[in-house]
Amino acid sequence: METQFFKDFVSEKSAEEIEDLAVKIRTLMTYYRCAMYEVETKFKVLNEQLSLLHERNPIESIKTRLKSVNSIKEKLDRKNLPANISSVENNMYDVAGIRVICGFIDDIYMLADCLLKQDDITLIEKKDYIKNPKPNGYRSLHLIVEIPIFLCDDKKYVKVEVQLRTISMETWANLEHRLRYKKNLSPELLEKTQTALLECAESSSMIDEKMQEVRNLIEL
Ligand code: 0O2
Repeated sequence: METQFFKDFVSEKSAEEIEDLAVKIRTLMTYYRCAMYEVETKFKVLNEQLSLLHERNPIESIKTRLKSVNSIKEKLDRKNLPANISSVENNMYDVAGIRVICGFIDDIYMLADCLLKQDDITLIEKKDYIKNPKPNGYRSLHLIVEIPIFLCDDKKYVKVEVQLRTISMETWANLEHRLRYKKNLSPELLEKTQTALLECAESSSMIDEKMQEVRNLIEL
């Protein structure tokens, strides 16, 4: 895997240099994994505390994923960025990803606020695709945060992408993602599916709003 990442350079490198690169990649991926665990734990702690306060869990589920080395390389190439360690650290914000699925829209914003208030978290970027959905209908709240990880004799700041969404946003995104990779659709069929997916996104947004209204009625 590591060899493939550096296949453009490897032919010009000695075995020692290749081994050195492999160690650096493994180390970098370990830092991202640790940062992902840190952020996941923060959400689990918030879920515990908020469930004590509100007698219900704001988080339905949490998913984590680490981008594969090949996907990192593919994204750097796509963006015409150099494929080396510092380029990953400086240019890629989504190597470590965590997705938090909530029952209600309000919980998404409450959890994001609680996370961002923590004094070891720095907000690097925020994209609110709930208030401003993508043209295809995609909705989610995206945060890029930076968090320190504490090593034996060092402290490293690592970026993590956080996606917060409701159950219906998650369902839509998963199905849309699967359908997007269906090949050989004629232009007419493509347009039809895009229109249908946008309609589904609008219906799912209405469900989220209605469910929020019901909860507001009950919890007032
Ligand atoms: P994966 O494996 O899910 O991480 P870029 O990340 O630079 O390509 P941008 O604009 O910086 O693009 O990122 P953006 O729009 O904030 O969204 C990045 C991630 O959000 C995607 O990651 C998806 O997970 C999700 N996403 C964004 N738009 C859509 C969409 O239209 N449909 C679905 N299903 N998911 C979306 P990756 O890297 O694509 O994949």
